[in-house]
Amino acid sequence: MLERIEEIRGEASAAIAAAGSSAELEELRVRYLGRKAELTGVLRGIAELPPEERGEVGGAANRARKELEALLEQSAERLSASELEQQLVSDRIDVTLPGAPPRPVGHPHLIARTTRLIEDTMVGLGYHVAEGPEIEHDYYNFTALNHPPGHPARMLQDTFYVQSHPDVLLRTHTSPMQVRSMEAKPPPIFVVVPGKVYRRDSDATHSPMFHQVEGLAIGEGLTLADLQGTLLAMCRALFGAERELRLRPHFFPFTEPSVEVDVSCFQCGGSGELAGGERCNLCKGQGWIEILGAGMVDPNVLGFVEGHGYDAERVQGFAFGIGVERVAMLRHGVPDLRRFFDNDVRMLEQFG
Ligand code: 2NL
Repeated sequence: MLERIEEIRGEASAAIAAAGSSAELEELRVRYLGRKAELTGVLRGIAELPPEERGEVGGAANRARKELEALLEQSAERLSASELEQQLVSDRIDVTLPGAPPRPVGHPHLIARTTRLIEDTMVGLGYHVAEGPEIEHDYYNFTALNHPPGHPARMLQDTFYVQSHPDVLLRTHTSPMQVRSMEAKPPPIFVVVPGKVYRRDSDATHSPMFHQVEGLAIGEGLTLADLQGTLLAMCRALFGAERELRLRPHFFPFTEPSVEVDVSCFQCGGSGELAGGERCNLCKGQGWIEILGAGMVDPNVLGFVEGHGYDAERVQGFAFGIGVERVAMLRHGVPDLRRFFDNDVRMLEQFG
C-alpha cells in the first residue's frame, strides 16, 4: 500500500509539473484528488485496515495529498500568470490605428436651410436679420399694418386667437416684427424677418403652420425700381443667374402699389416648352412661376411709427413676403408641403 501511494505521488507530481494549462491542471486535480481518485479511496479506507497499518498508511496518504495540493497550487499560480501574459500579448491593440469612422450626425432641416439661403442672400445686400414672437398682439399683426377692424384676414376662419385674450393671436405673417424693428430703430432700415407663421388653412399646398421671410427697406428716395432690383438679386440667388422677373399688379393691405412677382421658369428657361416640344410641367406651359408678393409700403403703415422717426413725407420704401416651403418645394421638386412636417427620416435624409 505504501508503495502504491508513493507511485501515485510520483506519477501525479510529474504530471502536475508537465501541465501546460490551467484547464489541464484542473483535470489532474480531479484525477488525483477528486472524489473518485485512488488516493481519496485509500484515505477513505483507512478504517478498514488492520490497526497497526493505519498510522503509517494514513500518514503517507495524507502527506501525499498535502504535497499534491501544494504542487497544484504552485502550478496554478505559475500557469495563470503566464496565461495572463499571453492574453495581454494576443489582445494588445494598436493605439495608432485610426478610430471607428465618425457616426453620421444630423443636419439642418430643408426648411431651415432654405431660410438660411434667403437670409444669406439678403445679408449680402446689407440687410439685418431680426426674429420675434410667434404669439402677437393684434395691434402689431393687423392694426399697425393697415388691416382695419373687420378686415377679412382678422376673422376667426383665418386666424388663431388665444381664447382668454381676444386681442392676442398667432402671427399670420412675420410683419409684426418689422413694425417692432421700426419702433426700435429710426430710418434708414433694411431688415429681413424669417420665422413661423400660422393660418387656418390645411391642404397639399397650405399648412396651419408655415415659414416666411419678409423684407423691409425704408429710406429716402427708395422706389419700385429698387424693389425690382432687390427681388431680382434674391430670385437669381434662389433659382439661377439666368432668371428674369415679372411684376403683376395686386392688392395687399399694407402696400400701395402692390405686386405679385413671377420668376421665369428654371425648368424650361421661360419658354413653357421642354426640349422634346412637350409642355413644361413645372410652369404649366406658362414660362412663369408665381413666387412672392411685395409692394411699396403704404404711408398709413408709416403713420403708425411716425413717432419713431418714420415721416411718410420724407421716407418711403418697399416690403416683400416670400414663403419658404414654396421655395423649397420648387428648388427640390417636393410635391406636397406636408412632407416637410411628417418628420419621416427617409424624406429628411435626402436633403443633407
Ligand atoms: C404675400 C407677400 C407681403 C409685405 C408682405 C409688409 C410689411 C410691412 C409693411 C408693408 Cl412692415 N408690407 N410686408 C408686403 C407685401 C407682401 O407678403 O404674399 N403675403 C400674403
